[in-house]
Amino acid sequence: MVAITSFALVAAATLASAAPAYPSYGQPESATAVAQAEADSVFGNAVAEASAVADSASGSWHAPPSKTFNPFRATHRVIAGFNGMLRYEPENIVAEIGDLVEVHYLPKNHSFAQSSFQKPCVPINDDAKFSGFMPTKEGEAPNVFTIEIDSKEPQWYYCPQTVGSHCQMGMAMVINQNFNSPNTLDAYKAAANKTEVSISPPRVQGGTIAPPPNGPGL
Ligand SMILES: *[C@@H]1O[C@H](CO)[C@@H](O)[C@H](O)[C@H]1NC(C)=O
Ligand SMILES: *[C@@H]1O[C@H](CO)[C@@H](O)[C@H](O)[C@H]1NC(C)=O
Ligand SMILES: [Cu+2]
Repeated sequence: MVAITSFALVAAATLASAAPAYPSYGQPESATAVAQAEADSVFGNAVAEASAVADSASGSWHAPPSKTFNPFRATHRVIAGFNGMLRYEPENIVAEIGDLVEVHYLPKNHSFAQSSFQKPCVPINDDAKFSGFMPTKEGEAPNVFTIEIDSKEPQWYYCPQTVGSHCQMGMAMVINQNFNSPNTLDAYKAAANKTEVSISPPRVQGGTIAPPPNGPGL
């Protein structure tokens, strides 16, 4: 246990010195990614506790906000309305539990809502994640919508904007698609194109709305 704790402390300290100051999140690159892979596979939850110890020792880290906090997590940036098109970019993301997906909004008036695979363009249920609409005439909307990945199951998202039929036109994306399944993003989009009208989830929920912590995503 002593060995585990000290390794995790070293990993946390290495990250602290290599990465930009909080609230920047860990980047999915090189040393950090290696540290994450090792820490995840070998130490699991011990990492969060050890980093809390590192906090008090160095004074430069904040205490983890929750038990599942992963200081090595990656942030996946998504651009809604990429290049003026009715699409998300990237639109097929592989994310680990604890990773963040941060949605940035370009013109016109896009959103981000969760459906099932079987029923595109409508909320998966009353708890469907939903950013609300983020209109911007020019440049990026002031806020991003950030969700935390809590499962390796596929999650399907669509833009419920009815003006211009965004979902029917293919504005959809997937997180953690099962690549051995016929449930592909192309299949989702084909089914979406056959739907009549999109429906928004009942309320904004399932993520946080705030200015982008690391600046604009373009
Ligand atoms: C954005 O779209 C939503 C849903 O269609 C609509 O309610 C809202 O008024 C729109 N906002 C702007 C500024 O166009
Ligand atoms: C289906 O997609 C095509 C373009 O790919 C589009 O022209 C058509 O309007 C879409 N159908 C609906 C119902 O929006
Ligand atoms: Cu849209």
